Amino acid sequence: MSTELLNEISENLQRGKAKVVKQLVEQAVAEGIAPAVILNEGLLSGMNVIGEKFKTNEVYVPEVLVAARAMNMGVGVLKPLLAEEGVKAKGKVCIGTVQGDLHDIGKNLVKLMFEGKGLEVVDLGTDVSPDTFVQTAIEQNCQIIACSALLTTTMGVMEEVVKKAEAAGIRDKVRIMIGGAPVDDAYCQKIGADAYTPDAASAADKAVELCRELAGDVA
Ligand code: B1M
Repeated sequence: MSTELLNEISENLQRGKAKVVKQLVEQAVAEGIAPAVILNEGLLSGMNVIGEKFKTNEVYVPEVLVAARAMNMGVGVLKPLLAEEGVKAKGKVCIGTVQGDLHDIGKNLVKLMFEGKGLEVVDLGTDVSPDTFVQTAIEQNCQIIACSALLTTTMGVMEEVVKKAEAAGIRDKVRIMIGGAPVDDAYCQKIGADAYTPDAASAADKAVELCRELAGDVA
């Protein structure tokens, strides 16, 4: 039964039926399906199909945009449920999608998970320059700069962020996290960033760990 409902969410997302997706996600929640399962096996699985079809020119930008809108509607229902109960972590993060890159669904999920852990988040949006990341971290006393990139043509901006942070003399006080489909751990090490995580949930766990380390509060 739950597999059927998750498939329905995925299929309606692919068709860009935002209102239907919202209703189905609400139904899945009411039926007791875990929010993380709805997110991964319903919404994200539909988005992945769209991604594959986009690659092979079976769908084009307008279809992807309506699917993205449906994804956002579904995530909106899950948002309060993905926030964790219990002790909240302390720390401030500035997050953005790097310069030249307008993809923000993954970045928004990472933000949501950060907030769920109790971290304060400054959302810089998309198309964020290295200077903006670094200046924001300085002005707003952020412990973490979190960069998302979805394009192979924009991932290089992350290296510029690391260089700018070094030049600004904040490298010992600020940790730089990276993520997004084209990057991996090897790339993280190559550019001298501090942490790569593959998904939003592990990004939030890592951010909490880094904030604790910086506060000298290592368990
Ligand atoms: Co774009 N796009 N897109 N697109 N798009 C991709 C990324 C692409 C892989 C599609 C494909 O060819 N299969 C391809 C990139 C190829 C490449 O560079 N290797 C591509 C392309 C080429 C383009 C354009 C150039 C197309 C064109 O115009 N010709 C153009 C570029 C625009 C620009 O940015 N300058 C473009 C435009 C768009 C839309 C505007 C139509 C739309 C974006 C809407 C929006 O974001 N508001 C869009 C979309 C939706 C996609 C796909 C289909 C889906 C991306 C997505 O939201 N996935 C994508 C194909 C795909 O990924 N399968 C594709 C769901 C999201 C939750 O996953 O963002 O990966 P993701 O986030 C994950 C992890 O990566 C991780 O956590 C999330 C999950 O928990 N994560 C982090 C992300 N950031 C993190 C940061 C962290 C840690 C983890 O720490 C800081």
